[in-house]
Amino acid sequence: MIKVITYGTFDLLHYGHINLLKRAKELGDYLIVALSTNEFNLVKGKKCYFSYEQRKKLLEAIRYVDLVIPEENWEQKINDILQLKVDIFVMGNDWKNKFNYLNDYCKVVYLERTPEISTSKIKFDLKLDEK
Ligand code: C2G
Repeated sequence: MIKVITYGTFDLLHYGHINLLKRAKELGDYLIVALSTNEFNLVKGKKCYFSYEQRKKLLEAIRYVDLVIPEENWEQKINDILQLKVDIFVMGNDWKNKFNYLNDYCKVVYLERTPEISTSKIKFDLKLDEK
């Protein structure tokens, strides 16, 4: 069984996230999503609309996702990969080359980001509508 892992905040879940999760799952048989906790999002400088529990529920409802675990810090990836026996690490290519050090532990794949959509764009566009 080929196990794939990816990491992210996945706030205001949108089709760019779904495209990423779909393609990540297509690389293997089992997809793990390490979901940034509310506390880690503060470290990342992100203010989430949905809480960790709400974002976890949304991800668990997606057919491509087999397991959701918490992402609590930048340093846990190697341990996650070893403990969970992960074969492939996947991220959108806005992270290209940032995680190449993980090649010592598993295959590292960067997938094209879906253009035109992002959580911050959604927030920005909604604010515009208010005016
Ligand atoms: N993504 C995408 N296309 C978009 C928006 C996002 O492919 N239009 C991808 C990102 O590249 C990322 C995933 O969806 O792989 C989740 O995006 P975010 O929630 O923004 O994740 P990020 O905050 O970048 O967290 O340790 C890694 C970090 O936790 C990554």
